Amino acid sequence: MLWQHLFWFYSHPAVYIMILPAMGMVSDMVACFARKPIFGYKPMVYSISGIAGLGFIVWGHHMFVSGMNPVLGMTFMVATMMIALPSAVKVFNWLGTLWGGKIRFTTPMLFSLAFISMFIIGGLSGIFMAATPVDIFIHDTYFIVAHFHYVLFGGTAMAVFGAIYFWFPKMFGRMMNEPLGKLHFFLTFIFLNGTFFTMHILGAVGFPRRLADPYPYMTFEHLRPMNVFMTWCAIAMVASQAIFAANFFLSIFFGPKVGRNPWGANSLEWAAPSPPGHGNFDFQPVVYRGPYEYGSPEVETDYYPQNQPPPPGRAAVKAEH
Ligand SMILES: [Cu+2]
Repeated sequence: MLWQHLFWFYSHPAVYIMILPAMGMVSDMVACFARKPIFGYKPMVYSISGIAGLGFIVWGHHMFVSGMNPVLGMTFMVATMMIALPSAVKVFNWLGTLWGGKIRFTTPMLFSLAFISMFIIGGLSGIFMAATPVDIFIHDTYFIVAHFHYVLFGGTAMAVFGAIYFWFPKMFGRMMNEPLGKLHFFLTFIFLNGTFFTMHILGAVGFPRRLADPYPYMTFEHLRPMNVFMTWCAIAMVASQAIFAANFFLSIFFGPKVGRNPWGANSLEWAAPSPPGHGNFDFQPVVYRGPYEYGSPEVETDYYPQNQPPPPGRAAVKAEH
């Protein structure tokens, strides 16, 4: 029992370590491809801190059926459900950033939108299992496996794919192929849902996870078609990653060469050469403003890089963020 407590005291925050950087990357990409400032920057940052803090006091939600005191179980339930609040703030602000934006459906943007929508599904199923009475029924079923994969594959992995497409030109000075990127996105998105959404249905009817012997499979023989469907979707999902691997390695050598800022982004790394040399910058950059000043009325372009001096006659506005 002590081992379980220690494991989850470490492992629940560890799951958040995997998604919090993804949330930051998605925030950058969504602002860039909606050509709008991030909606509610400060609530976004406080929400990330809130999730990181709450992540340390919810580990018991993995152990509701371990025989813990119901008062303690209730405490973990309430703490876990509170994570829905900063998570909802973040989703709301991403949607607020998209609202009325001049959206560009590039490959990184498609992956970012997938992150947001998959994170909503994974977040909502998380509220189900946070509730002790519901969790007693779905504990150790495929419903849990579905939730976990929606957050960490539909969420984190999709954000990381988007980030690789987004920062690839900065890393290598060349673009990845966009049509191949979109093909990779759509196949991954379809097959991830085929694989992991089916798990909700299996879990809701009680199909257990971690099966070491064939008897549960015989008990749940009528669910075999769904298991077979999931397996084929999983195989197709993994196979689709060959497109990504080919695109990645071929683009390193044969991708079209680009300059410093192919996406028209604002943040400072795009002022450095692609790829950045020793010391990153080949000049001393001066920062005039925050990184999300898209659609500023001060300039003609819809982006306004941090190191671009203000138009003559205007005093430099101190960066707020
Ligand atoms: Cu947890």
